Amino acid sequence: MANRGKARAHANIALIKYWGKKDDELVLPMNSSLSLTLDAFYTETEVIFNKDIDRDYFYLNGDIQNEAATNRVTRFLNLFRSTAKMNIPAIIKSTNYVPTAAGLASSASGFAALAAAANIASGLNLDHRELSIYARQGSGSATRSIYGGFVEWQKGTGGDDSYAIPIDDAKWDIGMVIVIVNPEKKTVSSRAGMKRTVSTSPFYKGWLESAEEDLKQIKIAIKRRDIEQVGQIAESNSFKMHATMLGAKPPLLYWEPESIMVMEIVRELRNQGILCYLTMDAGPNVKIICKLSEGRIIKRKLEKIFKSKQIIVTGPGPGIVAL
Ligand code: 2P0
Repeated sequence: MANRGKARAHANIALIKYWGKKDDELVLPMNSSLSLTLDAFYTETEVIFNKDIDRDYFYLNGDIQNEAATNRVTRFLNLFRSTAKMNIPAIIKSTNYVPTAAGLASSASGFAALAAAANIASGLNLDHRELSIYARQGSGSATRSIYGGFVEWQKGTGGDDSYAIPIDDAKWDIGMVIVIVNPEKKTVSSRAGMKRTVSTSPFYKGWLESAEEDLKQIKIAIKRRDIEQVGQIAESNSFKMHATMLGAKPPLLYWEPESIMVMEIVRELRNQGILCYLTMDAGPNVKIICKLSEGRIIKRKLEKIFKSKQIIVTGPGPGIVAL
């Protein structure tokens, strides 16, 4: 059995958002979601099982991590250890590759890379579908980072049929401009924010109903490579998620003044005939969906307000790779 494995996984941005769990333990989502995997942000992780150590040791970007972070990794690796019927501790070395000051360290690329590395190191040889089921139990959005391009995470009915499927390789003129409004860690984690929204927002039912329809429509638009439709559906879906969050008690408002400034620039650009649409997650940063070939024009416009290093133009990225 190989005792060592190393892999890379790229981050993804949801166009149809996942927001809410029906099972916290298994990480089963309330609704299906769809994302674009990005080229510019990724994580590389190495897992080395070693019977001479007393417990797991987790290093992130060269720094040994605290008990809470290590426990989350240990619980995740236990899934692999249990299937492989082995009880050996591991050294885990993980590096996040994000452009300077991006502040986009992502649990999606993190747990997808960890799953892919553990798969090799444990000798389990799980296929991509099974790996997406494992990655899901580390962090919901990691389910989708197993594949490149456009990826759907089908909510399923239980632990075994909630996984990702590749929808389109995105090898056409589409990309994103990421605007780093604030690189600081968010104040309310996605995990806590979702729970609060599901249990207290009166708009949650409406969100769920409309997310299913958005998913259906965006898949048609992706097949047609219709960037205008893809963008419109994604933007509307993101605003609906944020409206639902605002309905929570106490309300969840992730926007900052600069987030709204980006919204205005996107509107201006659209008035000038540039197809661009925004989406936001559980934080103030804004992601603009556009033609990759127009990314530089959009960046230049944003540079009137933001520093160049706050704006990252990226194309679609690949799925997991063994290193
Ligand atoms: C998404 N987000 O679909 C949504 C949209 C943020 C807003 O998935 O609790 O880190 O680990 O399953 O995956 C962020 O939440 O949450 C997220 P857990 P995760 O990308």
